[in-house]
Amino acid sequence: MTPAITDRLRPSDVAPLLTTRWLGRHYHYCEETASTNSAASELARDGAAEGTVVVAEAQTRGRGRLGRAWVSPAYQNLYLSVILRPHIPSGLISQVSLMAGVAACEAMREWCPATIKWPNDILVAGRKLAGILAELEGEGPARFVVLGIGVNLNSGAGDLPPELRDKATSIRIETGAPVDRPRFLARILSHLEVRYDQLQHEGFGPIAEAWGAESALIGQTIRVEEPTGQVSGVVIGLDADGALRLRLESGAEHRIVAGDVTVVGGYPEINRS
Ligand code: BT5
Repeated sequence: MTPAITDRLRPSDVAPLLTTRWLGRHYHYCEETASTNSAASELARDGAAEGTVVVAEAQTRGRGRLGRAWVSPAYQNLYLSVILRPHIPSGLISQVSLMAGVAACEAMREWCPATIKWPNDILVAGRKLAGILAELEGEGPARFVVLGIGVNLNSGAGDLPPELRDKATSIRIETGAPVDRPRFLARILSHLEVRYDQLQHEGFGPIAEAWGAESALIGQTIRVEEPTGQVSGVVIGLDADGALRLRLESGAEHRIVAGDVTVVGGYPEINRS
């Protein structure tokens, strides 16, 4: 049984810890909402500023990609959405979710040895610690991205549904110590601000490089279930649109734009020391 966690993510808990210039300076807090991405999307349609953040203690309909659900128990974890208005062509918008994966992984590594799984899961020892859902809406000057991040911080193994127990983990499960959630939120916002500013000002190059280092995937042989069948090859990097570049056995290069990745011989773990 997980001992009760009593911290909260109210504005008064978080504001003293924020080190960002613009990200999270408009902060919306809810005890419970259907999905912080839906709440942020409504705010963005009403003109909310870039950098506006929505945080909930619990979600009743937290969502992942492709209609999947995100399990969101109350007061244990982080359910965060950020409104962004990037100067990036719509065809390259997956750069924003890859940037978020890099920033989120950097924040998590302050607590435990996390890696990125393409396109945007954060894993520890092969189990999922966090997921990212970037949703693009609107057109022209009204266009915006809602970047949703769910991170398991203090859930215990018994707090997750049985079907996730072998696939999911939390920082608390990994380290045995409770996470100070307001402090974690301040750190992830700080990493996100730095990486997003970098993406806007320097382009995708430095993000792709950091992604390569944090994913521990470059040079690994992977197998991918693509909609059209299975391919396997060695990972050589990321393309500008976020596609994963593989070198096939034939020597040809192949781009993966969607699919489920398995590392042949097991997912690499980074050094735990
Ligand atoms: C994701 O989707 O990983 C993106 C999750 C984004 C969640 C955040 S929370 C704040 C914001 N508001 C929202 O409504 N969403 C965002 P996907 O790659 O489709 O992964 C979903 C799959 O992950 C599920 O089908 C489960 O297998 C697994 N899963 C669900 N809840 C989980 C959890 N709490 N921890 C680990 N794995 C989970």
